[in-house]
Amino acid sequence: MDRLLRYAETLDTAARKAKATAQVKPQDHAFTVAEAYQVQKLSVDRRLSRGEKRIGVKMGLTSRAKMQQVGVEEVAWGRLTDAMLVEEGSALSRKRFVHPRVEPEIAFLMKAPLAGDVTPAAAMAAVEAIAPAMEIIDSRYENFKFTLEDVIADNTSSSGLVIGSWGDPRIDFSNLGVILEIDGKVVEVGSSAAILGNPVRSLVAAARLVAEAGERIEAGDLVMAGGITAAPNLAPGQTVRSTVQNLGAVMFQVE
Ligand code: 0L1
Ligand code: MG
Repeated sequence: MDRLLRYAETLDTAARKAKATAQVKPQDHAFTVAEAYQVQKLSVDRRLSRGEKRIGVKMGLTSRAKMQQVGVEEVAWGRLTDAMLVEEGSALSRKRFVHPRVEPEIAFLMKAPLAGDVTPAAAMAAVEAIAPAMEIIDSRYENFKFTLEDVIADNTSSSGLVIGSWGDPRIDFSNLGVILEIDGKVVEVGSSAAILGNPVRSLVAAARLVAEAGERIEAGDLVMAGGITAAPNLAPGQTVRSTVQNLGAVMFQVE
């Protein structure tokens, strides 16, 4: 079997069985970022062939802290499917994941397609609404350790998303205060400016990167803009709430 297909199958199986697997890059030094995106697509195609539906894209490595952690200067993107949606206010099972973490985020809902080099104004003209959101990230690699190539192949740790109420995208969302609480205790605070200085830059980057892969952001898609704070671990029994100034709160429970 082609080596990229083999990596895609291994990562898809690791996600399906919630069982960690070994990184690719330390064993295959020739593995490139371009190949990693091919593995990501092949792996998500397996999910689509099982009946999952594509619902949009996520941006990752969008904060300076995350870029430094992984040692890169460029954002990455991943693909979202409907099976990753967690209903706001509901409980999700810890058993579905290897070692899940949560990130407070902001989500865009698109009303028009977007692809290629676009200005921030053109990107915003394609946005129907914005919402407070959380991403559940879950690396399929042992010990949540990876290289850039590995994490891209692993669909940038994409695993779940929770979306709050949609609001008017014309508000100034460049520097909104964000509080992440677990069981009523504040565990992280941050600002939407942690996303590339302004979340709209993440949407602009998403349009460019998706076009480089020969795809586009579609009307009706969700775009997860990126993590705002460090990502704490999730454990059964927790109630997790993220509040974004002027946008509202979003919560879920872990069981
Ligand atoms: O959404 C993110 O920024 C996460 C990207 C992958 C890095 C990680 O899993 O922490
Ligand atoms: Mg994220």
